Amino acid sequence: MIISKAQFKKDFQKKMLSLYSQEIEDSSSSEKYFALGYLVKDYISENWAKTARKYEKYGEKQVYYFSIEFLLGRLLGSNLLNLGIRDTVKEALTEMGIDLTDIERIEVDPGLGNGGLGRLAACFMDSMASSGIPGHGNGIRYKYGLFQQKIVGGYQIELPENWLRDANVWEVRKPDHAVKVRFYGDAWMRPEEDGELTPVHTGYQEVLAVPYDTPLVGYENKTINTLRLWSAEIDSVDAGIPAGGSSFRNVLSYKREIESISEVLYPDDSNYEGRLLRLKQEYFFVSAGLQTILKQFKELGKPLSEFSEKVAIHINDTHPAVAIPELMRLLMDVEGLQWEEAWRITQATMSYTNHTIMSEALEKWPIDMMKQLLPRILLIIQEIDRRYRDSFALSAEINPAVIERTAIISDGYVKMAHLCIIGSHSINGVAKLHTELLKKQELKEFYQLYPYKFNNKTNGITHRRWLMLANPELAALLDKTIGDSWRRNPQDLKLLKRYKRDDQVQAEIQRIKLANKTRLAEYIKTKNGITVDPNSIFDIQVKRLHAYKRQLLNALHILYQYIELVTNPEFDMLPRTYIFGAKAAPGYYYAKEIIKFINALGEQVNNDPRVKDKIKVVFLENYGVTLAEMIIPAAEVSEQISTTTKEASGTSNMKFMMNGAITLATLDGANVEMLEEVGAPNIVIFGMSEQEVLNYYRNGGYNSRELYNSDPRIKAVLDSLINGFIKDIAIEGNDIFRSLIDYNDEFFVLKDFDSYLAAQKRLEDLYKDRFTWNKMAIENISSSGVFSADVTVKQYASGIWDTRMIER
Ligand code: 7GP
Repeated sequence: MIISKAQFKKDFQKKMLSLYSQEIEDSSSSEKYFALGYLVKDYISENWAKTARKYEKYGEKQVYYFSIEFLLGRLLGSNLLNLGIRDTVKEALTEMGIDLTDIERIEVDPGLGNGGLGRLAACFMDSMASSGIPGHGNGIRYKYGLFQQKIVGGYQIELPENWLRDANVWEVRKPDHAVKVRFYGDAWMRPEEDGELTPVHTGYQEVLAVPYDTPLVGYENKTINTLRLWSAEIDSVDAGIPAGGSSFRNVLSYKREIESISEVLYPDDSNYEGRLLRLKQEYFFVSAGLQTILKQFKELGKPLSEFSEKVAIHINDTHPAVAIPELMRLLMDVEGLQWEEAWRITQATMSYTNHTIMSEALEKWPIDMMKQLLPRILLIIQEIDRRYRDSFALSAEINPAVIERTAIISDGYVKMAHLCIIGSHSINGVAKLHTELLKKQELKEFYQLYPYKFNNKTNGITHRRWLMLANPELAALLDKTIGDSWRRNPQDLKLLKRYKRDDQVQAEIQRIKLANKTRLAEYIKTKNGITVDPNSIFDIQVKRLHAYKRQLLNALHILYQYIELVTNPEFDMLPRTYIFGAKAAPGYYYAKEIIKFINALGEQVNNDPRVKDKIKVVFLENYGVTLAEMIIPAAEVSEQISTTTKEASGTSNMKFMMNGAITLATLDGANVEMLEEVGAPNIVIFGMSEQEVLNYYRNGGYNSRELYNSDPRIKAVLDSLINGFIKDIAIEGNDIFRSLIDYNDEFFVLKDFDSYLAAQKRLEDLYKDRFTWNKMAIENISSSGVFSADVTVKQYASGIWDTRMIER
């Protein structure tokens, strides 16, 4: 949109008056944020309505991305950017003596996701709108997002994240579009006189699902899609009164029970109640979403047989898998279709992405739990399973054991990934290696049955948030050097390649990096009270804390350097600042021990005069989207060091690359494709190959104790975990030691130790030659365009969803 500074100022003043009955001069920062936010939402509204009308008029196929997480990050900055008015607004505010970035900082970062999967969903939302794809999100409006992390005495403490305490300016509550979702009761098939069976579901509890819509603003293209998040409420006091009658206390506790469905992201799943609640959440947003989509489809006046020509539904990992039986239910029980027709439509509509091969994340629900909570859905799943098994009856080649292993229901459980694969027309992994592993390992038998369903879609990130917003100086340098076409066509970042030896561009790249490092150093000083030198190498690992991501390998290398510094007079190294950011799942004890270890190590190293400030270790608390926006542009080394085969893709690896960091990586996930794009001289690779890892996992033969006994460096490092050398980790040091030695080092930390050390040394040598380093940084930035999510969502649109892109 186009707006003059004068007009904006007038609008802003008016908004402030109508909201708070006061002048801008008299307003607080938070009032300024809300006034600006609501004003920007007004600006968005017109095209929001128009986009919906346009889709309807042209009968466009709509994509609905079903995800139990959307990790959006703050929206004011990105909405202004995508509307194309951020510069105008910034200047106008500056003229009024107001700093836009100060206002942007007021916004709460809604943490409605855990990590990669939720952030990917958010990047896709931005890229779909920006590419003119009619794509919308469907999820849950959690009252509390991911916990706030505090570090106290080196330990992680979790606090509730009450992000809705003040208003959320972006959402619109739509009570008139509320729908009802049924839980519990009894379901069976009643035989009719004509021999037909009619499904019956009685004694259910009805929950009201109220939608809150958030606009998803496309980049300068007038497209505004919708993220619909559902909130659970009681219908009215007289509906669904609990068994104990309608006393005030009963109604209150009933209300609480219902509202708990949309209360927290990922309820504690260590007990039955928590797991039941999670399943409730899954069905809740899926059923509400599907009912609405079906209603909207019917308004088009088309026959249901054409449903999948107008609607694509994407299942983001298995959490929304009940979408498959739920669509079957709606098509049969409500719309009266026969099984065969409903099944054809369902399969043609649904597609599924797998995000991990970690077996503990493969969802399965006890049959009894499903029977209790979703009796009608269970009947449908049982029928899908029966038909699946029957479909092999006439085929002699299929081994019955294969059928048993791939069936949906077995061993007393409903296997959600199997349901997704059988019930949808497309299954994709999120990086080439990951998809190959699915095909030849985890889902091998399914791949043999349905090779045509499998495909790869390598993840991507929105370069608008991760470059334009997070690193405005670099964005400006790019505009000046190669023009601004990369903003729309990220692959044009390639144009920067020819400047890799250009002194001036090199100097600018280095200056910008230093400025970003300085900003981060100030933040570290304020938050952690640690002084770090912006001229030291900034070496960063930020992601969820998980054993397979191997923050431990990074920490053990630091410990190695520390021991060398204090014991070996010959040892020298370039000054380095190691920065970590990571949340551990509240119940993941081992991950929390690693956090404690990193903090204890930092405490000691940072304060040991013998280190002479060569090493600083910083653990930044509460890592999330907002913090990432400051951290990533300041990175020089990006640690992507997961055990090969374990990281499905990674996406922060791409963000770092785009901001000119050099990646230190195993050949895991999308690192493999980053290597292909940027070329071997511009990335530092180490560690075991895929084959080696798979061989060990399959055939055994790895013995970590042997390494401990034969490599004096490993021995020195591990011993210092348990001999009191590192203070304050008596328990943690011992547990970590035992995980590596007594439990044979499940993630090959010690096996890769030698090669990691060598890689770190190579990296340091490269850094000594600033020309080479800057050249590498430029190569990385210019090769990162294919990792824009714009590229990825277009591949989904043409390869899976079969949707068009609307002309701007
Ligand atoms: C993550 C994967 O660990 C990461 O490698 C990938 O880049 C990201 O998804 C996006 O595809 N997985 C999750 O966040 C997750 O929760 C369990 O997986 C279902």
